Amino acid sequence: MSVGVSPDLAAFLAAARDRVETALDTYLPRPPRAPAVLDASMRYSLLGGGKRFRPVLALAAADAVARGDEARVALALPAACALECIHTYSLIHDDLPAMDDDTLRRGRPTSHVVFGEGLAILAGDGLLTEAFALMAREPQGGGADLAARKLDAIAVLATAAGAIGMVGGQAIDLDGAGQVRHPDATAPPVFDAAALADMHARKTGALIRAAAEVGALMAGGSADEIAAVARYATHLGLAFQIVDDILDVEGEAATLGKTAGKDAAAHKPTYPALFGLERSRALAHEALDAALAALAAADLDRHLPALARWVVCRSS
Ligand code: GRG
Repeated sequence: MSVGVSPDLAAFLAAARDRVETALDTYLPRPPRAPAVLDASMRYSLLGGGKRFRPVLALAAADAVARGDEARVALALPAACALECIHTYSLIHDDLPAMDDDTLRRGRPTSHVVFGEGLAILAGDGLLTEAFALMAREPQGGGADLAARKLDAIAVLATAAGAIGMVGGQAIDLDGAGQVRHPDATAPPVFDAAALADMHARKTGALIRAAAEVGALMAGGSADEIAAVARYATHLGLAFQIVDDILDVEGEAATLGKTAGKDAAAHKPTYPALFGLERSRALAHEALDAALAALAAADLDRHLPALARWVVCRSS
């Protein structure tokens, strides 16, 4: 299912993506500071397409709390780029033979197919580490208040990306797929609806929530505004994941830019597998409604409501 994007959202998406593409290219260290071979592998994955959903969400959250004040929105750009670095690292590592073993990502051969497994691992490691170097370094100046916001944003992102967030969710996923050795002979987990929701809240949801949070935080949002965009993004993250599962069933590789039908082939627990397609679509819309309600309660809008509708109706 695809949907017409409103001209307003389309303009915002295009400008935000442009801004992120340019900034990513600028922020990444170039040879000879980084070895050319590592630089090539990091840039291949980072600058090789993708919706840029997480950085766009961070900028949209910044724009919402700053009510369009461009100088405040610009403070969120380094964190937005750091999010994309972390997201890209997770995709590179997820595609490795030891994990999901995939050969197609963003419409191109995966990193390990192009550069070999060792360098793909290092490209991911490099992007993860650069993300935090970037957030510590930029934006420069600004005094103690901005320094405190940077530290808070680093803590939010590190927590979301780490053991209790994305990495933890990936470990649960691997375990559920029977890809973990249990030296103590414990049994792998059984996935019911609650376990599925917990895995996704960590694996995909945590970074999406962090994107909105760090965007609002860096743009100087109040504690209430940051909490409201975090609630919005928690529901949005769930909607994003349900739609991702639906697209894996209904989508085509040419549109998705990645292999379709992998979840079913691997007998993975997914929303369509547990609830069927129709109920899954209804659940995605329920999550959308909850996301919109969280915004309305805090009197926040600008591009955030349209962005949420686009996530639920996207086709890639
Ligand atoms: C390896 C630590 C580690 C984590 C991997 C994010 C993730 C965890 C795995 C990706 C596998 C996957 C398909 C997850 C479901 C949702 C998701 C994150 C899809 C990919 O994100 P998009 O659609 O991709 O934003 P683009 O390419 O547009 O950036």
